[in-house]
Amino acid sequence: MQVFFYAAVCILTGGSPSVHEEAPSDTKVDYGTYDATDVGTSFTLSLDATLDKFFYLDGATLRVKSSISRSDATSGNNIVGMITCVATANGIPIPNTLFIQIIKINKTPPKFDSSSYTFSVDDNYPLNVDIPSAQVFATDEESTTNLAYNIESQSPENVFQLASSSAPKFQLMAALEYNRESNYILNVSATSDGVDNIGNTWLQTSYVLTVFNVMDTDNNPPVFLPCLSLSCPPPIYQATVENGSTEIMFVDSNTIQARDGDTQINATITYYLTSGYPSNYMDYFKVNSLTATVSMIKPFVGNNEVFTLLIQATENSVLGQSSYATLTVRALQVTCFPSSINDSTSVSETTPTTVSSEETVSQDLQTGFPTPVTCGNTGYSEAVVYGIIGGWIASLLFVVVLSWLFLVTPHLKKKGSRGNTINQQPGTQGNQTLGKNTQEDSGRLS
Ligand SMILES: [Ca+2]
Ligand SMILES: [Ca+2]
Repeated sequence: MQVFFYAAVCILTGGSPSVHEEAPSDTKVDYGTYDATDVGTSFTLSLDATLDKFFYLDGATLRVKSSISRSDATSGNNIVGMITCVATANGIPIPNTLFIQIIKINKTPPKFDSSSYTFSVDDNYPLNVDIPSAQVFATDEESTTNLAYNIESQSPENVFQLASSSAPKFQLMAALEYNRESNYILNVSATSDGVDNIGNTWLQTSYVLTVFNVMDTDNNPPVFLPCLSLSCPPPIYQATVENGSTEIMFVDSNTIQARDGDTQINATITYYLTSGYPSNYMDYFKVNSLTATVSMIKPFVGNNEVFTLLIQATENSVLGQSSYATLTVRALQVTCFPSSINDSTSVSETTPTTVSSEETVSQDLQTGFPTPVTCGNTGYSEAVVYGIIGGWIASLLFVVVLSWLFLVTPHLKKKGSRGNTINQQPGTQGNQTLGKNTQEDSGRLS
């Protein structure tokens, strides 16, 4: 019974001995408690050489002697040594082995496995799906938990996201478009969650440059020039053709042309005249499938009529995407001589405007088309026409007057002398002549 008592004072219970790396000197280590508390009286304690190197006893309290590093571990992460209890009553030493864990402090930041990352992603890649092979990775020599990843910043903003903070895989949160942005620069962080040498939270964060290069894919139909933006509405080209001519003149000096909306793919384009109005448009117009040049099959003889043509541009690619543009061609009324003079309809339906070939063609405020011109550089102006007609009339009158003077008047004079013979008397110059004639006539008459 007495032996049992002596042994009881050296019974060690409880305790979970650990010490933070670089813990301050005198830091208490909870290694457990002995049954007795009167160390030095009913029992004594001692440390073996291993423990004595790092710890000391303050009564029954174990304290840190000097700074401990993780490299001081003797078995795994532990300093393993013995503490010996000797009961005073019987002098029998009872050793206990202590496994004192060295708790690593978070004194170094995580380390990425590359100094920077560069990934590629197609501009048609779906949202919220892991981008293949686009992943960063970091290790942390102290952390006992997963690192937390985050996109600290990105330019442009709000396009990329991580699958989760613990899974540094990238996803899209907004659609890409190569034409809008061809690369993105991200600042990605990895944070380790640890403690300092007295057990307080101590976070360490590292950062890495991550670049995404956007790869152009065929996700856009053709775009018509002059618009270079994918957001432009389909253009409406405007052109005119003079009555009787086959020369199509574009109002804004624009010619029809389209290019692949995906500039890096830049597929060639084939053009079609898809439809039009009025229905006989095919009788007059055709489009070159390679150049988009619209030309006339035959001249149009009409009165200020507008043709609306739908031009289709199709990419020569797997998807063969198409876009459409409208071309309106207005047949300009031309009041030319002689055709316009004979065309009573054209004169009555419109108000001809005399415009010389050098003058600027004004625009119709309602349609945007130039107002009808008079003949342009191919006919005569109205003034000229009337001038020519007036000249003809004047010439005709002049000929009539001359004819009258030289042909008709002398004849009338002869007829008039025969009449005077009867009524006038001799004695004047005129009368002398008349008298002479009278004598001659009288002689013949007599
Ligand atoms: Ca594209
Ligand atoms: Ca395309």
